[in-house]
Amino acid sequence: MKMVKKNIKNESLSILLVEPDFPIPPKSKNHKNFLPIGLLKIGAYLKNTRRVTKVKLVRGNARAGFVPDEIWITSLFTYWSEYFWNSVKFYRSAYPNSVIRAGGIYASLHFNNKDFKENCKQYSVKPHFGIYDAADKCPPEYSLIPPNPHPLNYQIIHSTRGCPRHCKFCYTWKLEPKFTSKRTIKDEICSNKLVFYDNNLLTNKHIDEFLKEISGLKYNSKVVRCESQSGFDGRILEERPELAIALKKARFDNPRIAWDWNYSQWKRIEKQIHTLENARYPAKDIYVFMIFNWDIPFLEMERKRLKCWKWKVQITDCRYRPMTQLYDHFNSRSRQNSEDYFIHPKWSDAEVKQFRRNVRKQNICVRHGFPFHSGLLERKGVTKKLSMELRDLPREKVLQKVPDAWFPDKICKPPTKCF
Ligand code: B12
Ligand code: SF4
Repeated sequence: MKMVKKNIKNESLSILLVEPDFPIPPKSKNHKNFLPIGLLKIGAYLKNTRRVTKVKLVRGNARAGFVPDEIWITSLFTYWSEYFWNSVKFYRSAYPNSVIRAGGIYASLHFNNKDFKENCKQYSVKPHFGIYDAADKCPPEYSLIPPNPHPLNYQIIHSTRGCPRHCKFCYTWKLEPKFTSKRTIKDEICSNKLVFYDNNLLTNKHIDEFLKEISGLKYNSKVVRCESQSGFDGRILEERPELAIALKKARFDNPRIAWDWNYSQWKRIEKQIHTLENARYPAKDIYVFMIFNWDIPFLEMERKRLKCWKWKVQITDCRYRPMTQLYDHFNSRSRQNSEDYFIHPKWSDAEVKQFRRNVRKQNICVRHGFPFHSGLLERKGVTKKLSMELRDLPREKVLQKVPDAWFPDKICKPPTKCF
C-alpha cells in the first residue's frame, strides 16, 4: 500500500468516525450496551477543534458522501477483530488517500502484537493505544447518533477510569493503567437515566460524597435513576455495608456483584447479597456475574448456580474468551468445536451450552417466582390461573401435566439428563 497524503498544518479537516459493522442486532443499535461512546467523546473533542470543519459518524461500512481527510475507526472486543479489519479494508479502498487512524479496545490490547502491526502497515493505519486523554474529558456528543431505531433515553457516564485491582482474566488495568476518580458529575447531566461504564465504581476515591450528590440530582425537575454495567466490588460492600444503602438512595437499579472464583466462597457472596437485601433491593433484582468456560469446571459452576437459585438472585453468565482469540462464531443452537469459538480445556462445547441454558431458564424462574421452567408453556402462553395451579403442585404431578418441566434445583448435565 502506497503512503497516504499527509495533512498540512492549519489546513481545515473533515473527519469521518467509524463504528465497524459489529454483530449487533439492528434493533439494539441504540441500546445502552451498544453505543460507540469512545467515538462520541472523540466527536465532541473534534467538533471543538478549530481546524476541524466537518465531523460525521458512520455505523458500519458505507460511503460518507464526501472525501474525508481523516477516518477514525474504533474497535471493541478482541474477538470482534474481523469486523474491525473489514471496515479498514472497506474505507481504505473507498478513500485511498485519507489518513486512517484506529483505536479502542482491540487496537489497544493488540497494539504491540506483530500481526496487528503488520496489518496496520499493510493498510496504512495509524494505531492509538488506550484512552484518548483530550477526548475522554469531553461529554459525549450524542447528536452524532441518528435517533433510529429509537432515540436515546439515557446517558453514559464514567466516574472513574482504571481499576486498582489486577484480576488475572481482566484487561481493564492494562487498558487504563492510570486510576482516576471524579468528585462530581453534576455538570454532565443531560438525561434522567445514567448508565455507568466504570470498571469498578465503588473504588471511586470520593464515593461517599459522589453517591450523596447523585441522590440529590435532578434533570428537567425529575430525579435521575442509575445503573452500573459493571459489578459492584463485593469486597468493598463487605467492609462498608452502608454503601449499599447509599447506592439505593442514589437510585441505582439492578445491582450486580461478581462471583468469579470458587464455590468455596459462597458464604462471602451470601453476605454481600444480604447486604444488598438489607438496603431494600429485592433478591430477584440482584445479579451475580459469573465467568464460565474458564478455570472453574462445569460441575463446580453448577453448584454455584444452585446457590443462586437458593438465594433467588439472577445470574449474568460471562463466557470467557482469551485476548488472543480473534474471532467468535459461537452459536447456541448447533454443535461446535474449538475452530468455531474458544472452548476452555476444562470445558466441552456441550457443557458451555448446557450451562448457558440452565442459567437462562433459572433466571426466568427467579424473575417470575416460578418453581420450574417449560418451553412448551412459554410458547403457548400460560394463563395466570393455570400458572398458580401448577406452582403449587408436587413435582411428579407437574411432570405429568408438563412433560418438559425443568427444575432449577438439580445439577443438570448435558445433553438434558439431570441427576
Ligand atoms: C462498559 C463495558 C461493557 C458494556 C458495554 C460495552 C461497550 N459497548 O463499550 C457491556 C455490558 C455490554 C459489556 C459486555 C461485555 N464485556 Co465489557 N466492558 C465494558 C468496560 C467496563 C468499559 C468500556 C468503555 O468504557 N467504553 C467506553 C469508551 C469511552 O472507551 P473506549 O471505547 O475504550 O474509547 C476510548 C479509547 O479507547 C479511545 N478510542 C476509541 N476508539 C478510538 C479510535 C481512534 C481512532 C482513536 C485515536 C482513539 C480511540 O478513545 C476513547 C476515549 O478515551 C470495558 C473495560 C474498559 N475499561 O474498557 C469492558 C470490556 C471491554 N469488556 C470486556 C468483556 C470481556 C465483555 C464481555 C465479553 C463479558 C462476557 N464474557 O460476557 C461482554 C461482551 C458482550 C458481547 N456482546 O459480546 C473486556 C474485553 C476484552 C476483550 N477480549 O476484548 C473488557 C476490556 C473488560 C475486561 N474484562 O477486560 N462490556
Ligand atoms: S475488580 Fe473488576 S474491573 Fe477490577 S481488575 Fe478485577 S475484574 Fe477487572
